[in-house]
Amino acid sequence: MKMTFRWYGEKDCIPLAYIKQIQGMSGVVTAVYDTPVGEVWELSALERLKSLANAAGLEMEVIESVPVHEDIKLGKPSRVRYTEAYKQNIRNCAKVGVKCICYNFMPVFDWLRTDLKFVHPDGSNSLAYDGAALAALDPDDLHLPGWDESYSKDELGALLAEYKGMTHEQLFENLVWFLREIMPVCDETGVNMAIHPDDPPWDVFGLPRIVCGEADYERLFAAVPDPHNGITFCTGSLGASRENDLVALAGKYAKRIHFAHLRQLKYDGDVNFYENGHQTAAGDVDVFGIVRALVRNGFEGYVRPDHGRNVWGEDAKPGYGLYDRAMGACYLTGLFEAVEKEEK
Ligand code: CS2
Ligand code: MN
Repeated sequence: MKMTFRWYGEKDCIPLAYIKQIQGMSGVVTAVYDTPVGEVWELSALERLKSLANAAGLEMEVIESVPVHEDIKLGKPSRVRYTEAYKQNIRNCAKVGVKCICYNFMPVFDWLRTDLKFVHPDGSNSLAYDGAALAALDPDDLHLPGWDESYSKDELGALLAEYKGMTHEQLFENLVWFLREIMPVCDETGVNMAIHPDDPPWDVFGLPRIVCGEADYERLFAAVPDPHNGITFCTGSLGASRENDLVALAGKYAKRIHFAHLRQLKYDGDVNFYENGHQTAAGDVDVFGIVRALVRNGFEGYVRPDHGRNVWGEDAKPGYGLYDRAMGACYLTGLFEAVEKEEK
């Protein structure tokens, strides 16, 4: 296991030196943020990120994310061109020592929440999801917390229209087509692909979602068995569905899990939940059980604390403050140490 920390590049208000001061931290997880989706990242941009990380004593072996262009998800003819660019991105990442690329295949929206500052009784705050609040939104004039800058009203309307009628099977076929294209490049470079589950793991606004739990993983690995086709095991995403037994999934897929996002959430009604600090007792995700299942089943991937709360008056990017993720990283490192020593 290697413990890592997400770093949003030079615009991140958290200095690399602070990340390095978190004991046990091996490296950062980052990306090139200023290149439009679907284009090739400049090798020099990757080299710069790597040299900044290395100068701070940190590695840069994981990229999150190399985003997948919507035309690939839609299966349009232009997917060929965008996939060629994606292959070049994999090669460029490999050139600077990247071993794992996290990505997702969610149409239009990545994560979805209805509240970015849900206040807890102790005064901290976190992201939260309320199904009724989501259902009450006007589908023709969507404003979602965290997404308003990503699309104009017209762009969003046009994109949603393109997905009209798309079935789960079609979206899945488009994912398989994409993976079969890029797997030879992964074999050649040794880069592991790690698909992030859908967050939350169910359809939203009529858009199909196809990475929600065990049945989806079984279908995916049957179609593309290459070991470079792997998982980002995000406990907060998978854990939002009560149908997912995360301890069982962690054990079953330990060797397919190239990257683990470990975090906590607490159910608050049927499909409602809020996020919380990483400790096992703080929510409904059995963080300890998951770590034990990973270790016992030969997990050798990267780990990062995922969303934390805003605590101690910090007012950071929702989910990505320094303090609570640093506490989470230390807690997780402690769990791994304890389980690994017990297992020896
Ligand atoms: C992350 C995702 O912050 C988050 O919610 O877990 O945005 C993740 O980076 C992407 O889904 C990966 O492609
Ligand atoms: Mn995640």
